[in-house]
Amino acid sequence: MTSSFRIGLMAAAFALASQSAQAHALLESASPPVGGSVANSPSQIRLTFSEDVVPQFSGAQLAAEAGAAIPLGRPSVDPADRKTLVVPIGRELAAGRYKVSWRAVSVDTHRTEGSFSFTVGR
Ligand SMILES: [Cu+2]
Repeated sequence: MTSSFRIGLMAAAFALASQSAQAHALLESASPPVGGSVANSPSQIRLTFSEDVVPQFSGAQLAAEAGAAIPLGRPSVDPADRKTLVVPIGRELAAGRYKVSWRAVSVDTHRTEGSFSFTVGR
């Protein structure tokens, strides 16, 4: 094996490895916004990822800062944008701070998770 061929192989392996790392579903934006606030109680949580996600294996939990869990509906993907997971919120949210804990499985079966907070009202 010549050294230039060896370097070429290493470069190809590295490119493959970084490509699969990029294929993980990373949260790119959300509504309500990450760390932000909304004036009124939202009817759904929208989570937009860097990759298409599988709704059957993806989802979110919502809790008031005080700790009480908020009931959520069944997650689905936006048919117009399969990178966006939509989770209905089961009831009106009182003013206050809330935490979203999400988990996502991208179409390449890789699993990611994370959390963020948002505020309802001022
Ligand atoms: Cu991946």
